[in-house]
Amino acid sequence: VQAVFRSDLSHLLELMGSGKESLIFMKKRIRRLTAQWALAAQRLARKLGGVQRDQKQILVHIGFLTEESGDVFSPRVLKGGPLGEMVQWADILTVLYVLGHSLRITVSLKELQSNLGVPPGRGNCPLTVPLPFDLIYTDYHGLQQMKQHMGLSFRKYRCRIRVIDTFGTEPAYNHEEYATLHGYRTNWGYWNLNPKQFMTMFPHTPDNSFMGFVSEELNETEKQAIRSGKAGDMAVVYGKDASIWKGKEKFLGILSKHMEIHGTVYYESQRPPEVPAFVKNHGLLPQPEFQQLLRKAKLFIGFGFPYEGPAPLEAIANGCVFLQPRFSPPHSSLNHEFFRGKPTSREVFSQHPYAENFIGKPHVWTVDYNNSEEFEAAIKAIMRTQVDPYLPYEYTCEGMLERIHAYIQYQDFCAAPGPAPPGPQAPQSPFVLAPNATHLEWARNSSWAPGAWPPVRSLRAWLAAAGRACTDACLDRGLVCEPSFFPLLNSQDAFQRLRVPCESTESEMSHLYPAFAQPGQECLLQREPLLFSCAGSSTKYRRLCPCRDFRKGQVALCQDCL
Ligand code: U2F
Repeated sequence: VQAVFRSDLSHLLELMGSGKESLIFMKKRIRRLTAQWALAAQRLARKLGGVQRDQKQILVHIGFLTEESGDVFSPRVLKGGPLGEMVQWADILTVLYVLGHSLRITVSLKELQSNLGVPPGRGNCPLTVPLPFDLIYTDYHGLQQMKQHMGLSFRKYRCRIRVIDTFGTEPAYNHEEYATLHGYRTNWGYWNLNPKQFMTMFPHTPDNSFMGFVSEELNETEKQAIRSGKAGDMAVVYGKDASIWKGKEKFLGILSKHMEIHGTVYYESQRPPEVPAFVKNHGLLPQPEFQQLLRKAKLFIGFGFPYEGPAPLEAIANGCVFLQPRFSPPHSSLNHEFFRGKPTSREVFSQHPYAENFIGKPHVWTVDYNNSEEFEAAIKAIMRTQVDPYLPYEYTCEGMLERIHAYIQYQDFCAAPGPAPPGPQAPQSPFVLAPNATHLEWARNSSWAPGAWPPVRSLRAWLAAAGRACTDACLDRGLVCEPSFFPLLNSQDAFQRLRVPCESTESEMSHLYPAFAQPGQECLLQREPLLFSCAGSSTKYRRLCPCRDFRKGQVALCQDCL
């Protein structure tokens, strides 16, 4: 059956069931964005032309909303609790539905079991029941539930699972044996999945797939209205929970000299003591009213928490400047409670690294808040700058539809691994040394990995400097690291073509390999495909890094990826 784009979302809303406050929030969002999605679907359909798309049978099991996992989120939807995850799941459901796939949605263990065809109480029987789904989208909670209730089918079918994982999972934490041996401990377990099966909220790491969410887009009339309707001295503080205001008196004092400060902090009956009297607190607002507030404001200001949420993108899309603290030293699972136990050692250099690195000035200002002069100077400068609403393409409805379409069409983690790379004596190497001799390119006439996605012609491989991770080594060259190319590079041939003087060659398990160790002139190959990792560095090694190009505003996709 062919998948056909859908624009009427009423059936999706029925599929979602009702009751929970979280589902109500998500359904309101879907209703509000219906017209935007429909328009985006039209545009994407035109762009893709007549490409054949199979309709997939998809199960979406939202584990964190099940009673069995405690569902701590739903009761806090109206009380200032996290909404980022709700925003993202609402958008994921919509994308899958608009793309025309067949959906089942479950938010309880009972529904999960009945959809999987597991007889109640038979979760652990050694049967493999055929799985009626091509794809399952879930989260870490859901993964645990599936493992417990699918018996042997779990192993067999886990390649069909996609895990929505806000902050990401690095390969070293995913591989059970390696993580255990080397102290990559986590609260979330080791699943031995292909790291690309984990899907993040922002493009945190190329080792995972970037799922994302959307922000509302403005048309020209709305943009015009915003330009004329902005109050140049109005600031909104980022954060719905009173705790983020604690200890921020100094900054609020400085800010209040220049601007009128607004907040959307949840409160029960009285003003929370953390919020000073000179702040106009609106209480937690419904999403559309929050957007309206942002449209009037000049500045959206973060005080360090929450990390990496949707609100700054919404603020920038509504024409605000986002001011945020730089973290020095950076926060990570090694030094900060919030990240502790999360399966990543990614270092977070500001409250919202995506805003800093992918958007930047004039929309985003990242400053050292410990320096009061720098802080105040930034506020004054921002008040003088004129900015237009801005939304990166990857966060528009069309951008998200395009990306998820590409994943569904081309990502296949169930396929047998491709052929091993050729040895040094093979008649034709798939690589050529680039004319300036700095890196490898894919040989145009090579017949290797013909069906690979991303297509291998976008491969550019470098030997990184010692101590440099592949993520950074690729970014340095205006490219992104592409872990799916590692297996092709993991060969003596690649080192030889790059004219690396290997004295010896070993094959071992390390998330830093393939790499060249300068002392000893040793070339080190990777023995465990699950450990190929863009993240990670050591001054001992020069890593061999596969990079690729990317589309402007759509970092998940290479130029030739569609
Ligand atoms: C992030 O979760 P949060 O929910 O704290 O993220 P926010 O950036 O605050 O935004 C979530 C949504 O809340 C909405 C706003 C955003 O789409 O439109 N909202 C609202 O409806 N009413 C208001 O008054 C104010 C905002 C992140 F997403 C999570 O993954 C993290 O777990 C969490 C902690 O770092 O931060």
